[in-house]
Amino acid sequence: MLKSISKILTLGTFILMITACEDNSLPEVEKAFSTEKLIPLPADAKALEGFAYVINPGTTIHYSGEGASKMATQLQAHLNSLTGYDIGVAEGAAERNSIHFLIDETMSSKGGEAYQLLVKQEGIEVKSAGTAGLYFALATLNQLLPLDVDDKRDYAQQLAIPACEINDSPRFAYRGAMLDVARHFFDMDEVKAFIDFLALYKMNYLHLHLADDQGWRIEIKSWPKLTTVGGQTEVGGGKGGFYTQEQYSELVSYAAERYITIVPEIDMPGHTNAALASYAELNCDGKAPELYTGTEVGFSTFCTDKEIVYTFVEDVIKELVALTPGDYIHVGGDESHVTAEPDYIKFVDRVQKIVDKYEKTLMGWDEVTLAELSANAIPQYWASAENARNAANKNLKVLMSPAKKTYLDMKYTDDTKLGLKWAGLIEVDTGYNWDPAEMEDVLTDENILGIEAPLWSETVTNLEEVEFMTFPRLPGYAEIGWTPRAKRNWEDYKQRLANQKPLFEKLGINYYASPVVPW
Ligand code: TNX
Repeated sequence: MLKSISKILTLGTFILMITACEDNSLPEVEKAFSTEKLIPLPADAKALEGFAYVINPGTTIHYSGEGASKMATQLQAHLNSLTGYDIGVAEGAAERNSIHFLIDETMSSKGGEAYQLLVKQEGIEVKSAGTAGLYFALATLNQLLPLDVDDKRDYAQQLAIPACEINDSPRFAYRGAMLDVARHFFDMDEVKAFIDFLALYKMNYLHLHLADDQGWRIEIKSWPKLTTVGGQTEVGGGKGGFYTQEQYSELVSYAAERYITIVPEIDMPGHTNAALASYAELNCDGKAPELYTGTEVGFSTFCTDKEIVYTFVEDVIKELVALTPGDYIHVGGDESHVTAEPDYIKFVDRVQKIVDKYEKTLMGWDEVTLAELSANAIPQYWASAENARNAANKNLKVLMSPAKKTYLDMKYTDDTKLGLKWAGLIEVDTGYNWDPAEMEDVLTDENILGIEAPLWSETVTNLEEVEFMTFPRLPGYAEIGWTPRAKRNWEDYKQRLANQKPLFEKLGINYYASPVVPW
């Protein structure tokens, strides 16, 4: 309280100072433009001649075009809490001293995620053909603003945004992370916190691994025992949990407000012990196994010969589709070691037809390339060169999650406590220093949809542990997905990553203070 009173007093002095310039002139502050606080690095960013724009008590925020008011009011709230000013929002353009969010149809050839940010002494213009682009521009603007203003220092300098022009758009359409809520369950607030992390770095997909051997986490009304039985435990024997459909929809909306699409995954025909334990009829021997709380993989399978299995799968997909505004339904398909290969192929072919019937796009781990697949299906590459070749031969676009580079559950070093290491150790530089188009000869920018970093949760039990495995690797995956290959290099990135430390601390993120980053 005292702090904010003194902030207001100091600001009062600043207001006097500014209004003292009777001729309505704007502050003349020189400040060099730098990309040092930006992750992901924009495709194109350059300094302009002239003074910086200084957020001041006379600043107004304007918007033009459908949907632009949302970004204006978000920035308003942020700036007012940062400065203690009373900055207003209005529709339409302003002549000067304003920040203007504008939907500009002429930019539509660049796609709805592209934006331009133009900063001059007179004000800031933010343009995009779509509201997603305006949202990403706002993320950039937030990174250019201070995290806090210090009342002992020159306000004008602190609140100055250097004159610059940023023309930015993502390299890949899909930039995401996965959270495994099946091995350990994460509650609503934990998932929302994870969504907030993605939003900081312009990521646009969250893949939720909703069912595995250890737990079924999404209410399916036509098969209620999936959650009343299958949702009741987790790795290590804890109490597990699940999302009601209402809660799940709340997550979908929470993500959508941040321009993030949730991709729901039901892993099958393997990784299905929780479902098999809930409904005996899904098993070939008609007997329900015990619930499972260990960490083995590859021991369970649906009975691919039984019609009831396909009725079940269709019921589940139908309910999931009703909860899913996004295009993708992920059907897993990995490590089905106890499903005979012809049975596996037959199963995936039928599941593909069901996904097609509900007009969604099938996503699956790279093993699904053994099956027929529709032309729009997306295999998610995690390890197999052969499956990458299958995908290329079928002309499919691939989502890149190479385990040895992107798995957030891999340990950083032998000494870090959490995590596994079957795919190798992933220090922060290892996670950054590679490129999706250089993993497999057959996969190039043309057949890569994007990148996703999966966090499997065998060893991860709560948000603090999620944070430790996710930070500081996540911003690197966001940059790989967004920034042109030619602009990226570790030496420059590691400094920008180190500059995120005050943000991590402000947000209270339990990050791994890697020795390879110059914090
Ligand atoms: C492999 S990668 C899995 C998961 C495990 C993970 C642990 C993939 C498609 N399947 O079932 O959780 O390794 O790192």
